[in-house]
Amino acid sequence: MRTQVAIIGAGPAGLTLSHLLARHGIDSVVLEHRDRDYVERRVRAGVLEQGTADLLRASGVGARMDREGLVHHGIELRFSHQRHRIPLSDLTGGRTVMIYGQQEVVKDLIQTRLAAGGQILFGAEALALDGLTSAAPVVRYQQNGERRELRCDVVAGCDGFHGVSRAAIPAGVLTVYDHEYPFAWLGILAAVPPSTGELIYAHSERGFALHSLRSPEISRLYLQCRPDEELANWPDARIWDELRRRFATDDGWTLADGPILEKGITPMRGFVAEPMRYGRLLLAGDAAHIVPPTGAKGLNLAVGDARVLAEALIAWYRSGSADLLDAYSATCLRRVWRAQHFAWWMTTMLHIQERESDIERRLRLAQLDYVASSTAAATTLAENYVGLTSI
Ligand code: FAS
Ligand code: PHB
Repeated sequence: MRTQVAIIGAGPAGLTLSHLLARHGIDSVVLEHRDRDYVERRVRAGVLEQGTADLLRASGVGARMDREGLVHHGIELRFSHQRHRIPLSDLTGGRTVMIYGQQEVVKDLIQTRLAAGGQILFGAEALALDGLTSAAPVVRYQQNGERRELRCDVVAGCDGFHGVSRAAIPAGVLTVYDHEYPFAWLGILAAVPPSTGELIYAHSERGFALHSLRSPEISRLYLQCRPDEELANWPDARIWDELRRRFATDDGWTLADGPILEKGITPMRGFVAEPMRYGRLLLAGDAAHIVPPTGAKGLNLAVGDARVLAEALIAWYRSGSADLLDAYSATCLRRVWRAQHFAWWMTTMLHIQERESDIERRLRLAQLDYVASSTAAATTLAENYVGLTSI
């Protein structure tokens, strides 16, 4: 089989790239290891930056998002049992975030690509990438027990943190930055109407908790836990009890509970591999970088990389100019490191660390109090959260 762009991975990065290329007549084939049902049911992120929602809308795949998504104009910071709203839109000239599950974005992109005759090979696991420094790279993959080859001009490695693309780059080429945080998130999806109209980021002496949403009937919540935590230690009743303790306020706010549909533990990691290119291989999304989810950036960075890569490939195919392709890695990394820093800032400001000193605890509360009481400090949070337009 042959195509112009071989895309490994049908996550937000790979699907967005395939969709944007197709709108400019550039052919691609997406190789996806898992089956369609698995990919469309995988519960992950939930917050779309203004730029991500705008891109999906402008490229003709935002109709259901606009029907079913929830536009939010603020978030709440909660600490010392007090509630503090951060008015995101007031502080950023009207920009908003869209609450719309990542799996819904993936469903919309898959449906749009297949309806347009796009090729997404499910159950197709990429095994090896060859000829990356030549003009005719090859992706070797297996599907239905058969070994096959996909010849192409360019390979887009959109296969996530554990994929084969980054591993195909020879040793010594990449500089890797890796930080594992000393905690994780226990996340639940619950069949209960959200107890809040906007996201609540709560810091308590027991640890961090986040109340997010998916719909008027479905809540998404997380609580900080140990990195080696076992789900078996967290029956539903204990999860709800711990969330109540961490969200407790002096004004008697209450958390409604209900059946937990799904629970999982996500490690907290900051990771960047530079450069995001090796010859005819371009890395995008989690294949190149991981950010702690406190900043709600992972999905948005993946879509952002795909947008930059699509623009570069469109220019290359249209005019032969490789300028944007040559600038791809640097262009993405400037935004990646801004998001990495914001996610680190939100994570360290809101989580507690074992064996931290009293002064570290007080410094954290002073930081939270400053963000909640200073327009300048709150604007820093707001403009990063809705997504910067400058980079
Ligand atoms: P993805 O990992 O989404 O997609 C990569 C795809 O490549 C997968 O479908 C995989 O099956 C496929 N693949 C891998 N190897 C392959 C191979 N050899 N051949 C073919 N296909 C292959 N971000 C947030 O902002 N907020 C959150 O709350 C949040 N929660 C998360 C929870 C979990 C458990 C995880 C793992 C991530 C979470 N993230 C969150 C981050 C997440 O949203 C990612 O940033 C986002 O999925 C990145 O998209 P992609 O780069 O497309 O990678
Ligand atoms: C989510 O809704 O899954 C979500 C929201 C905000 C975050 C992380 C996850 O920072």
